[in-house]
Amino acid sequence: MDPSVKFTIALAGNPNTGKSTLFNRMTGLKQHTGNWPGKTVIHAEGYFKHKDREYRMIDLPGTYSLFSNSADEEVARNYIVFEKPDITLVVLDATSLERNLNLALQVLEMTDRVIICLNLMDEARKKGIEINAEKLGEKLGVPVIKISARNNEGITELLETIEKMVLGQIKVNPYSIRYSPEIEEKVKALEPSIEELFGNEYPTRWIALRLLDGDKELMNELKMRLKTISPRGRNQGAAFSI
Ligand SMILES: Nc1nc2c(ncn2[C@@H]2O[C@H](COP(=O)(O)OP(=O)(O)O)[C@@H](O)[C@H]2O)c(=O)[nH]1
Ligand SMILES: [Mg+2]
Repeated sequence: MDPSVKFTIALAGNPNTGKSTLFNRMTGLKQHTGNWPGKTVIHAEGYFKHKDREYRMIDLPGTYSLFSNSADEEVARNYIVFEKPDITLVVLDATSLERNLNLALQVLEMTDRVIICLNLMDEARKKGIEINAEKLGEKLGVPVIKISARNNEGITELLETIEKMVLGQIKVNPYSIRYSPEIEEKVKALEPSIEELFGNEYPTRWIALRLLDGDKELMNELKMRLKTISPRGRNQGAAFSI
């Protein structure tokens, strides 16, 4: 990888929300595609420059959720959790926000470095849909930006927000879903053991929730990571075995 590239941005979202359109607009011809290692899932990666900073952009597979339902979902969620991009841009279809927000909430459980793009704003306007992006941003605790990737609308604001976020100039406070008291109790009980194993390497609460889900794929992934992670975050005899 080019050493001048300092920041990585991943694009996540449901299929057909305009991720690839945004990706192409931002990276132009500076991109290449292939497969994710060991998977038949398409991997697209590109580069762009903004104010002398070089960014790498990854177009993740479009998914409706980020569990372990398919290879696409695994690729997307493993990238966000384990590769830890500097920013995850969640691209939502502004014309069906209610359905799309589901994925945004899942991403907010995985990372706090999130910018939400409400794409297809031109379509939303045609349908008479009004969205208060500022208020939504306050509720979700991360920036929300209205764009139309196809019409090059909102891209300047998006670039400015990306820059501010990588420079640490944006305070985030991601919305965290609270589950039933029974689940929350179990999460609390699991968290210390997860921290003992992984330190602050990965999102502890999210891992606890997935373990309670019985997510076997994730458990396998964690076992593999445990072998390679530095022993700093680990103690012998953790009261938790996977
Ligand atoms: N009207 C409108 N259409 C868009 C916009 N962005 C993308 N599209 C269209 O939405 C469809 C899906 O876009 P694509 O980038 O392939 O979505 P992806 O599946 O998320 O990668 C394509 O027909 C695009 O031309 C937009 O801002 N406005
Ligand atoms: Mg696409």
